[in-house]
Amino acid sequence: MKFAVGLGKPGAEERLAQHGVTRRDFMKFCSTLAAVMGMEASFAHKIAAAMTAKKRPSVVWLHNAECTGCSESILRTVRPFIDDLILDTISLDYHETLMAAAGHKAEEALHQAVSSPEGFLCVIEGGIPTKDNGIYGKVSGKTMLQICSEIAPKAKAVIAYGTCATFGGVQAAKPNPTEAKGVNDALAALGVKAVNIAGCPPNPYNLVGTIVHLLTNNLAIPDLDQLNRPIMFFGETVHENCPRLKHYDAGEFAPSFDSEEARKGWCLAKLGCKGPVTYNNCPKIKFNQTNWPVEAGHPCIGCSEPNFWDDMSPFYQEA
Ligand code: FSX
Ligand code: SF4
Ligand code: F3S
Repeated sequence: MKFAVGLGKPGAEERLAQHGVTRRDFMKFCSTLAAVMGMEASFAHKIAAAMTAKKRPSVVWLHNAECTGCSESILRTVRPFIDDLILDTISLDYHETLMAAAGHKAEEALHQAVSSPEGFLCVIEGGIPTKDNGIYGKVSGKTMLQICSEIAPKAKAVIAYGTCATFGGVQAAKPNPTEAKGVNDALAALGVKAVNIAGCPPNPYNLVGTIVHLLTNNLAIPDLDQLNRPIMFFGETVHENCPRLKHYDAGEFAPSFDSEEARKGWCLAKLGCKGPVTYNNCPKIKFNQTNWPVEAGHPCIGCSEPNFWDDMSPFYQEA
């Protein structure tokens, strides 16, 4: 592990410099983020200030039923090392899979973060098993349902990160034996209203953008769609921004994955693409600024939509 959670760290810029990322790279990242957030280029300076501020918000990151791909999507980013940026912007006081502390020490860190007078942000990954009072998912003797019910209502803002946390995800697929639910569904009675950053995995830019929005708006949550997803990231379908769209419009559909037509960039609708009914910004921001499923030749499987395992499958059949 290349960083230690909760330890004193140098500022974001010095840390990035250690990785060979210059101020120029950092500002380029801030400009990209401003564009992803639908803001003017000048907003990049506000982002830079928010991300390098001395005072960092305390974050408690909870894990439920999931594959941990959401954390991986952040940790595996390349230049400009979003993981370092996020971890330097926030004070990650509790994260079960990253923190160096274990056992009672970890519990103590959680207790301290939650009772800090400054307050804290809560990021939740994974679906919450709710059947039989949630006994199918436990961490240190407590059910995930219990932990989330105790922590989330106390947070200044809650972010559900990934489709499991937003809508239940893979463990909520039929027959959903543990009655796994997304955060807003499982904790509705407690008045929790989490910002949903959907995607399996979600794009880390959408998390950073949400955190930056909170930090630059006095913790006010961004405008959300009817599924609680920030409109700035989930306001358009994958299809609307797809580079294969001109072929869709021309009625040019790739007949198979290994066809010359697929290679030429023809539309993947006949191979199962669910881009027209999926709201996400993958074509705009890509993963690692490199590529995203449809450009790489794989149909969109609707990973940012509720119940996509059931409702969007079979994945390789035309909708
Ligand atoms: Fe789910 Fe995340 Fe998919 Fe995996 O934590 S959204 S299965 S990428 O890991 O929750
Ligand atoms: Fe739309 Fe998918 Fe075709 Fe792209 S490949 S144009 S998202 S149907
Ligand atoms: Fe998911 Fe479709 Fe984007 S499968 S990653 S929403 S292209």
